[in-house]
Formats: sequence, C-alpha cells, structure tokens
Amino acid sequence: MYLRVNPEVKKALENNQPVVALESTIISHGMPYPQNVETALNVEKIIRENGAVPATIGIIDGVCVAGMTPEEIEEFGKRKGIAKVSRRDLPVIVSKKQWGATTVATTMIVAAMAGIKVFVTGGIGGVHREAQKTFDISADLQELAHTNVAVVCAGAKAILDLPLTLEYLETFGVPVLGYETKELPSFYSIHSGLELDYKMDSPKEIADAIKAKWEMNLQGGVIVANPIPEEYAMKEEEINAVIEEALQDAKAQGIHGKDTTPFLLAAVKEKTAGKSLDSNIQLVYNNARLGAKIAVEYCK
Ligand code: PSU
Ligand code: MN
Repeated sequence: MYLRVNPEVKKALENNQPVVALESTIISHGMPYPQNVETALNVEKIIRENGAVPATIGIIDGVCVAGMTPEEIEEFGKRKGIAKVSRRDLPVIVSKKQWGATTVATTMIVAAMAGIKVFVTGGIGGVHREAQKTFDISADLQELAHTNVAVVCAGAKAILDLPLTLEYLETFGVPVLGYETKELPSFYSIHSGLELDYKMDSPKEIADAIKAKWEMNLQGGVIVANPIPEEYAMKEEEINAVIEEALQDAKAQGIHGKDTTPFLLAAVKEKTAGKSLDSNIQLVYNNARLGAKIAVEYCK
C-alpha cells in the first residue's frame, strides 16, 4: 500500500467536492518551528472557510499520505531529520519506510495519484542562476511539464533566474496565469519586471482554462501566479540585496544540489531578521484563499 487518502478527502473526491493539496517541505524545511505548524494548520482552516477540503501531503513510514491529521502535521514541523523528497528520492524513502517532506514535484505526484487537481504552496523551484554552468534546474519544472495538477503560488523567489524559468516553462508547455496581474510576481515582491501572457480576473476564468487544458488531453500542470498582498510585500531593494548576499554565501561555502534551495531560504530568512517569514506566511494564506476558490469553480 503506497497511498493513504484520509477518509474525509476520499469522500470529497468521490463526490466531486473541491479538495486542495498542500506540501510538507514548506513545513519541515521552509519555516522554523512553531510558526511552520501554526501556518500549516491555519492554511487548512482557510481552505475550509473557502469551501474546500485540505489535504496536506507527506510520506509517513514509507506511505504517501494525502490528508494528514493535525498531529501528523505537528510531527512534520517538530521532528528533526525528515528528508526533503523530490521525484528521484521517492522510491527509496518509500521502500525504506521512512518519513519524507514532499517538494512541489512530489506533492504533485501524490496529489495526482489521489485524484486532487489543485495544489496551494508559497513558491515553486525553478532554473537557478548560473544554471548554464551548474545544470541546477528544479525537478518541480519537469513535474509541471508532465503531471496534471494546478499549482497556486506567489511566483518564484528571485534567488532563481526568473527569465530562464519562464523560458523553460514555455518550452515545456506550462501555462503561467497571472491572477489580476500581467507581471510575474517574485514571492516577497509583486514585481519581477517580467511580463506574463495571461492576466486572469476570477477563479472561474482560471478553472475554465485548467479544464480546457485537461479536456484536450494536454498533459502537465498549470501555474497560477498570485501576487503577495501589497501590505505584506517587502521592499525590492531590501530583499534583492539580501538575496545577492545569500547567493554569495552559498558560493563561498560550496553549497550545491538539493541543499541549495533550503540554504538560500534559510539565509534570506536570517538576514531579514524574521521579517521575510511574516511575508512568507501571509502570501501562503493569500494563495490558500485563491486555491480553494479555484477548486470550488473547477468542481462546478
Ligand atoms: N521555494 C520557496 N520555498 C520553498 C521551496 C521553494 O520559496 O519552500 C521548496 C519547495 O518544496 C520546492 C523546493 O518544491 O523547495 C524546490 O527545491 P529544489 O530547488 O531543490 O528543487
Ligand atoms: Mn536543484
């Protein structure tokens, strides 16, 4: 038994009721305890308030779980040494019956196994700066190319090369839909200077585009880019300076591979004295509100 879908989630899916998937890397590797647990539980609450059933996804004793209990979420937030699991790690973590926090890529895989169509997170992985030399491109992008799940996020962090990330997504046929914006948001900031092709003005417009994609059998995901609410956004000069420093640190310390993203996230958090954590939490809440509404429209 590789998959365990919680009874409430299962029932909702069987009755064509809206369900929203949530990832666990953001809990175990993206935020400190106890804010990580508090945020994860609040996100579930927001999803419910907006008419959908939340399904937080992770790997527990080698089983892919879609719909953790609050106790399990607490454990993901507290326990040390839970592996960050992307597509290539999944078979090993499962066969060894370990615990694993799922990245965007792996959360999409498990959501698709369970039949969940909409997934809410903070930011996706992408093409790293200097990927021309390092080949560091997040497995999230290949998952978006192939797996039929819509991912609601606040864009991607400027720790990445955002223009190259958009080019990659174009090549692999992944639609990037701006919610009430024509500019790619960059996580802490509303702006990136990069224009998107599509500005969508309602959850229904987004749900219709997702439906059209999959009804035509166009395989792969959709990115819904939802800007952080203005009152919680960080000043661009401030955050960009911090990101530059974090990138220098990573280089100096020889950080590479799967450690790069968690290292950069932690460095940014540290250098902004927790200010970025506040923004991070608020943008996830904002994505939860939109994601639930899209899931509701999708089920109509
Ligand atoms: N970007 C963020 N916050 C995160 C992540 C990315 O702003 O928590 C996490 C997500 O789980 C994402 C993963 O799927 O990092 C990407 O890691 P990598 O670059 O190693 O593929
Ligand atoms: Mn990588």
